[in-house]
Amino acid sequence: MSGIRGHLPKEQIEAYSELHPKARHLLFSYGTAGFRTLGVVLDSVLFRVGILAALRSKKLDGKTIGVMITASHNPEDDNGVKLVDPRGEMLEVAWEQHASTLANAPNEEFLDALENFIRTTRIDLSKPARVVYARDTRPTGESLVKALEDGLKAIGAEGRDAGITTTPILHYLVKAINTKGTKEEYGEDSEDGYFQKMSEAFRKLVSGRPRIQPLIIDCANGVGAPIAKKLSQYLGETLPFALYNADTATPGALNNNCGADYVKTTQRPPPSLIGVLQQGQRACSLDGDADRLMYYFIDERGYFTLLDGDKIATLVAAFIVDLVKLAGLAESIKVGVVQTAYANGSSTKYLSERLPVRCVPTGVKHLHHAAEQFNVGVYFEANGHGTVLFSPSTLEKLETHEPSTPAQSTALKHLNNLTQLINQTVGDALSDVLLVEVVLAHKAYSAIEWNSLYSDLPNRLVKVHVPNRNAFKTEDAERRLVTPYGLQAKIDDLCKRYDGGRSFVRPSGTEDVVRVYAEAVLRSQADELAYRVAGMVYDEAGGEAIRRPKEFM
Ligand code: 16G
Ligand code: MG
Repeated sequence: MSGIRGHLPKEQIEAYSELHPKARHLLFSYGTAGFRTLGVVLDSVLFRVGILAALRSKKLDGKTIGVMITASHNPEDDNGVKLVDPRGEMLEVAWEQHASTLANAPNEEFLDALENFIRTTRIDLSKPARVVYARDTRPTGESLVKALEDGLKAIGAEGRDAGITTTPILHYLVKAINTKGTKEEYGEDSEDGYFQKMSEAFRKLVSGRPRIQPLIIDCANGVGAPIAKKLSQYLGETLPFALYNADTATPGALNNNCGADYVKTTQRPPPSLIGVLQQGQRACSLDGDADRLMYYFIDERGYFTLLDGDKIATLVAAFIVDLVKLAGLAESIKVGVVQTAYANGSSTKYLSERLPVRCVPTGVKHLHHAAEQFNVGVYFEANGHGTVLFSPSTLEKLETHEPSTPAQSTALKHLNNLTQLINQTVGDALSDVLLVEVVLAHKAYSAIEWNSLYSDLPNRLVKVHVPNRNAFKTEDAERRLVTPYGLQAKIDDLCKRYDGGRSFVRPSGTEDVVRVYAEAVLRSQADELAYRVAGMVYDEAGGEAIRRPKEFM
């Protein structure tokens, strides 16, 4: 085995590999959400991901790598898997291709592909390998965990089963394990450590404030349910939860007519909450792995009103900017916001008038990376995935700054508690719930007041099935099409005809479709613009627009 340092247990890998044959006709791709498809076809992928995660660990000198088995907001039959790097962040982009290559090698070529990969990536096999893994509540999860464990055994890696838990808790665990005993120690490396850390910070942040009314949480019938239940025990009366859609046992219930994605895409409450939601009462939905959050309420006219990722970003960013000023740190700590093209135009306008805002392509890795460039980076996708990052130097400043007045001291304390409350590894619906509730408590805002910070422009999202979505290439953070040539100019012309009209087209990273977004001052105009642009995409690429009403055909 020339060029490889250390020993690869080839026979052992081969023997295990036979238990997890790769079907020839299947093609897998590690995309924005990792590998994601029907759960029943993922067995060979999980086995190989086990080996890949172990190799990633060896490459990083034995640091612990995370593996999360979930398909988030997708239907229950889907499943998926993604890797988590040592600081709790998404897998390094360069390895996404390696993951796809290994997943796609037929069984008889797998060892060769593996050796080739080890050689070109210069992995020292004599290093230790450590992997921590978890899954959501999907029925295919259990057998997929076994396949992953076989991968770990085949290459001789040390595995730690974190059980059934949320994606953000798995990210937390990875960071906690890898920072243990260091200056940046993130917290105790257990679910209990996670709950302790967050609930303590929450208690401190709301102490002395009026009692908080119960919060309705739609758990999407997913893993958020048992985890929210546990968190609730730590919070006690400081924040009572009323949990709905917490049924993880009934087949087919997961994400079905509930959850953050349902609420955002249909712009309706889950049917199960109709009659439960009282006017003005705040409620929220988690997605299937509890990394997305949507708030909402019924307004005084009886209309359903969404408080999405943009509204959360606005609320939180404004709060942090105020605290930084109050702490006397405005000169040295700069707060910025990161959004995607999906951010409502009104939110971007509101935020840009107050602080720096950056737009990046869709996908958490892009937002996370851009947020790291600020001292305090608030990032949220409109779909409700987001968090706040405090740079290492900012954390140090917050810890060591000497306040000169009692008011400064209080603001500083709040900021330090926020760094404990917020899951800085990845978007975390439950940590975000606590964050939102803290801000509402401090501002004495109801959902109605929060919503009134700015008015969303009506918007519409449409998907179009096309023969080849790769024909659609974008630039300027996905806000403009480069190809098909000439289409962008037509979209620009059309947008000019609508008051406040804005539309963009991008290929999906998770589905075989092209997505069209449009917004305008009037609801009817936003809808019309979306369907017209979808029509152009259709004409250009020979596709088929979904939910395309006849009048625009
Ligand atoms: C994935 C991304 C999410 C993004 C969505 C877009 C992560 C962890 N998740 O779920 O951030 O909004 O894909 O999907 O990166 P699309 O490309 O199909 O529109
Ligand atoms: Mg999710």
